[in-house]
Amino acid sequence: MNNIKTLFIAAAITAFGSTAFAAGEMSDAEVRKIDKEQGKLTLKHGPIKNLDMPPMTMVFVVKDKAMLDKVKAGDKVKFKAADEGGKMTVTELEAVR
Ligand SMILES: [Cu+2]
Repeated sequence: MNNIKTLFIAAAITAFGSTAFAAGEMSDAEVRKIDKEQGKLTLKHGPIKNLDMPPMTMVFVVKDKAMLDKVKAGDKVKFKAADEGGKMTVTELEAVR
């Protein structure tokens, strides 16, 4: 019983540790569409480790609309995303030059 508990706790710590580490990584994407008024952008993104998400094209909300001034459709970008109250939100965004 105790051994199982210990194993479970160790697994939980390992899972938490790797999530925390992945949260610091940027993901790759290509900008498909920008909606400045709504503060949204469509990204064709690669795997997002911290969200456990496979590559796909989808719409994100941006944390700050000013982030959209730095990129345009067709740009290759690196970004960080987070699930903020069920909304997939881009928290950091930079064009890859
Ligand atoms: Cu996605």
